[in-house]
Amino acid sequence: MDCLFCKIIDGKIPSKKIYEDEQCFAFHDINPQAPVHFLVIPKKHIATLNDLTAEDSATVGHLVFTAQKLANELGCEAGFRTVFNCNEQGGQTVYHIHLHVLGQRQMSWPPG
Ligand code: IU
Repeated sequence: MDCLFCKIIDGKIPSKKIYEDEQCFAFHDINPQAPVHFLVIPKKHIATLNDLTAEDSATVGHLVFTAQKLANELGCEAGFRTVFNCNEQGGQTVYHIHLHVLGQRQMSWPPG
């Protein structure tokens, strides 16, 4: 499958890996928007949030729990932002779901 993030998981494209287990992979974003900015992705290829099925619920929960654990390990105890972008209007550019985790700066609302 011609998916950039599947290739990162397989090690065919290098990344700054933070963490990996049976279900997920986490790495530093190549174009960070905060002092800490990493992505948590499922090993299963799921193109967008709209493609989730009920059987993916535990996987998505695991992404969120992993984000919480890693954010705190990377010094974001003061707070952090998590974002899933969905489809073009949602700002998605890579079609393999990914949870952005941003921290170590003050976040504002609403996002752009
Ligand atoms: P988006 O939510 O689909 O817009 O986010 C894609 C992210 O993937 C974006 O923040 C990119 O900087 C990031 N990224 C990356 O970390 N490594 C890559 O090789 C590519 C994109 I292409």
